[in-house]
Amino acid sequence: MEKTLVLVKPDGVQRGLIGEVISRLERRGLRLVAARFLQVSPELAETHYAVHKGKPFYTGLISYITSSPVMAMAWEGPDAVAAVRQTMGSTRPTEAAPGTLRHDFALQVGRNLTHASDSPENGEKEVALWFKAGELVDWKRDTDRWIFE
Ligand code: D4T
Repeated sequence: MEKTLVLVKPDGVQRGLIGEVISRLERRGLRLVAARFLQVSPELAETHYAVHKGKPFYTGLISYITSSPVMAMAWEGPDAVAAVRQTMGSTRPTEAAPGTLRHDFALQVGRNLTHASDSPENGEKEVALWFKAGELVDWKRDTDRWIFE
């Protein structure tokens, strides 16, 4: 089953929106696999955002993600990466579709509430970066057959 990493970033945590993010992903039908509330170290932030190193927004991005705790989660489902990114909306909140989290709760790219893996390959990589194998729960829901074809 495809897995994806979701972070409720410091702004989402400070604004009390962890429950809103989880609720939307649960209602969508995705299955929670792992969760960890943590203060992100500069090392983890730099590894996670290595692809953006050198870009003008990089320094701000590292200080933003390390500024306060985050809620890190792994979710799974068919096409989990695409489904979660659709629920989050575009990276720039003013380009996010109405009804998406970033449209409904954010205004600026530097305070865009959540992170979600952008490909199945990165989903695997990012879940492995944020969680140890033993922290991933392999389970079935009674409702799975009514959600997964
Ligand atoms: P994340 O990784 O946070 O889910 O965002 P996206 O996958 O949607 O977008 P991204 O990798 O292009 O950007 C990573 C992160 O950098 C911030 N950012 C991005 C920013 O502050 N200014 C910018 O101009 C861009 C492009 C927001 C998300």
